[in-house]
Amino acid sequence: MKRMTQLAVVSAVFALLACSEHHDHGDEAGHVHDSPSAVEQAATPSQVQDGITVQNAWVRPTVGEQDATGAYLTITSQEPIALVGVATPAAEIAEVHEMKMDGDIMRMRMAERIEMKAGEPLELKPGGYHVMLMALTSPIEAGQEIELSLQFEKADGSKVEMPVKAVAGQNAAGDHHSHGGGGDHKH
Ligand SMILES: [Cu+2]
Repeated sequence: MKRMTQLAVVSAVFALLACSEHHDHGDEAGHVHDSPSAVEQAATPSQVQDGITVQNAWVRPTVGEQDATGAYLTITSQEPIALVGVATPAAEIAEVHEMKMDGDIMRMRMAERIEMKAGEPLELKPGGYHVMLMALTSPIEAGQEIELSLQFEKADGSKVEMPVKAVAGQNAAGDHHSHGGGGDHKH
């Protein structure tokens, strides 16, 4: 019975995604993304620019007073390119980080430049490379959409900026979290 509910939620989310693809943005002012189904939304559809494709862009919602979180996405470029930075209005500091086990300790450090081979997906995911958002301008609630601007450098040295939307939610299927309908927000 729980599974049925989840299936219903998933199809609702797909309908939502298909819809937002058409309208893009600048849609009706006053429209609030408060539908409970958005909470389960896994990620955004593919976003393409300059031969660069970004898939599954999502951001982890914050909990309590937390003022930092991670954003995750998969980038594929048709030509060799380097990811050299990220910016967002959602946080004062946005960095690309690398997470690595150092013995028993998980350490993060800034990745100033990640070289990408043509056609080879670069996965930014929990436990690996990720976008770190620090000093968030406001808490990030599930279902919320965050704007990221990815900064790349091409082989000829030219710079490319790619705006990407990331949706706050859990990427993993079968998470235990569910909203009891009503869709009331905290504020
Ligand atoms: Cu980090």
